[in-house]
Amino acid sequence: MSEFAKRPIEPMQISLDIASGSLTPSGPTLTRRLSDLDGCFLNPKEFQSDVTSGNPIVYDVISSLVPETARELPQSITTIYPGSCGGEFYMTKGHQHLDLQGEIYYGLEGTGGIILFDGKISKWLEITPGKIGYIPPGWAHRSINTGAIKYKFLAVYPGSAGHDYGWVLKNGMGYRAFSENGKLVLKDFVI
Ligand code: M6P
Ligand code: ZN
Repeated sequence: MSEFAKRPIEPMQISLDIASGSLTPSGPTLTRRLSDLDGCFLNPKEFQSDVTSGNPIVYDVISSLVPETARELPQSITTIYPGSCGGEFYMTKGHQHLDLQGEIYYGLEGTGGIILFDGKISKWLEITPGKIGYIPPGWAHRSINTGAIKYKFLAVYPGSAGHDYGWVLKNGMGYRAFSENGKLVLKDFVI
């Protein structure tokens, strides 16, 4: 303790309810509708049409009370709704860490996965309940719901990692995840 001028957050127990995807106690919830993912999907016409006709929720992220500050390990539960836009499965925005640090995802419900891209190499990790996805430092990551029900996962990441969304806009994401007859088809991401 002596190393800290100010005591970091107290030890705490957090309840995770998988069915509702909630944390207790919890911090803020972020809800992203389709319009918040402008520029993510390949087909701008389909995107605009789906935004105009309902602008559905694509995913939400419930955070724990652990702050995004250095040395802490915040957690969050992400729920991606089932669906697609222009043939592409619903996805998160995707980001690189500003400070290149690793992250762990743990599958809770549904079927999905992570597209990882280090600027040259693309990878896909399928995540189902009980599977851990390890995101090494330097790999941008985007989550995809490839199933017909909600896909939920727990994320644990260094509090100082940050979110660099601009990196993905500039470098792309390696793969795009399409739904063909409900099955996942990965295609190269063309910038
Ligand atoms: C996970 C974590 C969060 C991230 C969220 C949504 O819960 O990686 O840090 O914010 O997924 O992903 P994005 O920020 O790319 O929309
Ligand atoms: Zn991350």
